[in-house]
Amino acid sequence: MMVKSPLQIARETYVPKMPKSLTGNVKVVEGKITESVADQDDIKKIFPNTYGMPVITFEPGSDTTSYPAIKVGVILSGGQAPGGHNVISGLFDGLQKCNPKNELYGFLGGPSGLVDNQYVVLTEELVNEYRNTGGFDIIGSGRTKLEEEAQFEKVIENCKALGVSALVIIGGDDSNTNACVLAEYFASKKSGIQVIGVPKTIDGDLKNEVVETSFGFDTACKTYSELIGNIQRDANSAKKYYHFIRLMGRSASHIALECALETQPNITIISEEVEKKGMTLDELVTDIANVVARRAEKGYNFGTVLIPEGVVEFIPAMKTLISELNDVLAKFESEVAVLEGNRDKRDFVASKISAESAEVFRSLPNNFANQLMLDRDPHGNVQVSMIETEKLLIDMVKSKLKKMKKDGLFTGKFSGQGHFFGYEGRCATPSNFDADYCYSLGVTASLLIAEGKTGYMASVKNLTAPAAQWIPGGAPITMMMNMEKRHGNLKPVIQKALVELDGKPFKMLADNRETWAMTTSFVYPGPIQYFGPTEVCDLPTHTLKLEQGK
Ligand code: FBP
Repeated sequence: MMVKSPLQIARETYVPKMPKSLTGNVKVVEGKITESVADQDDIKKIFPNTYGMPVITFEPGSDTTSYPAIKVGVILSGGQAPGGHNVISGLFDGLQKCNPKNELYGFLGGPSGLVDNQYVVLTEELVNEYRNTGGFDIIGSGRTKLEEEAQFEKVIENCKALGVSALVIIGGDDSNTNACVLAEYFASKKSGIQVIGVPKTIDGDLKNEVVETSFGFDTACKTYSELIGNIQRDANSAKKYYHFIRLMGRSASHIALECALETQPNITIISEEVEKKGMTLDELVTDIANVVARRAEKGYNFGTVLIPEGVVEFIPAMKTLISELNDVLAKFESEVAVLEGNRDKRDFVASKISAESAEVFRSLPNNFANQLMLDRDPHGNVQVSMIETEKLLIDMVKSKLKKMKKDGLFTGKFSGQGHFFGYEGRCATPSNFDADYCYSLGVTASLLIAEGKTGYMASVKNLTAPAAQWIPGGAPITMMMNMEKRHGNLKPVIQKALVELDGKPFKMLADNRETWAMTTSFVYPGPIQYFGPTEVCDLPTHTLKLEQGK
């Protein structure tokens, strides 16, 4: 039996705020037909059954619609994000509202549960245990890729045997790309199985004109910002450490940027800017060391540095090195596996990559070079969460400052502390924003299914307004797609949203960073508040507000 904390017990009774249009009868309003963001001809050819569908909005309606009873399956896919349980509770309640005879099956452990037919029937009693809680533990998650026709056929077979006629895939860009491929396959086979996606990821990189933010980003950023604020207060009290804080977010720097806007640290690295400027590792280190030296002149020998976890992949020479390592490690997997020591592995790998990359590889500290050789994820990418960039930067800044001291360019003290915040925030109790947003996404998904849609992503817009004014609906996933190279081949994928350097959130950082570097203007946001005044408890992220001109 689950032992519940007082907060969890209190949160069980929290009723998520909802868009007005989801609380009564609903009218379906179809918008214009859609086009993919790029590569229209290719995407149209690959998705003949699900391309060009209109965007849908659910508006308040006057007529009651009766829907036939159905069985629906749901999976949680990829990394955890706060609010997943509320998507499921919203989906459950929405399905019950459409027809009390509807049933919801939770497939276990992510996409593999669909193929292996591992499931649990989601009853009211079970769902009630998880309302407004963090985590994905109600049914678990996983990163298995569904890409083989044999897997698709197995999913059809399992769904048919259970009588499941619709699937909801709660995931990030890769999982929703998968949802789109499945929807198209099922439609082409006339299987009668619908597929609806729900935008999840703390990374915040699944967003576009129809998806304003992915769920979980809000809570994760607020959790990290609380921790950063606490560290900043410690730094400002003790005045003796520089804290190098690496933040999750994979390729995109949205989390680092949002946390910077919430806490005003001295230095924030934004990977997208590093790439745009074509910076070398040494230039990055020099920039940080210069700020440390200038602060020392003012008597400040402490501070905070925020580092997006994916930054190494945005330094051009490192990007080339990592891409060559990806290829070599995939090609010579068995040869590398039999080598005993890391040194042998490094030497072997260095002998297989270009001379320039080998030089970069050999210049890295051994520990760091070893981390670059660790196992790749199922998509063949380096697992940036396992690369301790904060430690690398502390060591390199230290060496740089030593040299600067010799040259009379640094007169202060430098002592670095490394931190990595990622897993701390992925399962946090969802903020009111995520609890409300996710519940609405779940209800919206139930309506898309009831209305017979497939290949759509649930969307809830106007998110900086009070929840009652949010606009629920659905957007064809094909409209978010373009062609990208994966494992050497062009594939249709949802376009990832990286930080836009001409966007308002980055501009806010750029306009303030000199002040934040040279003064101590730390903000201490404190913990997420769940009960209390709306201006404290229901705030969207700075990113969302700035993007919407608020
Ligand atoms: P998703 O893209 O699946 O939402 O996962 C995001 C993330 O939390 C990244 O920020 C992080 O790099 C990665 O997952 C860590 O993966 P894992 O959970 O496999 O360690």
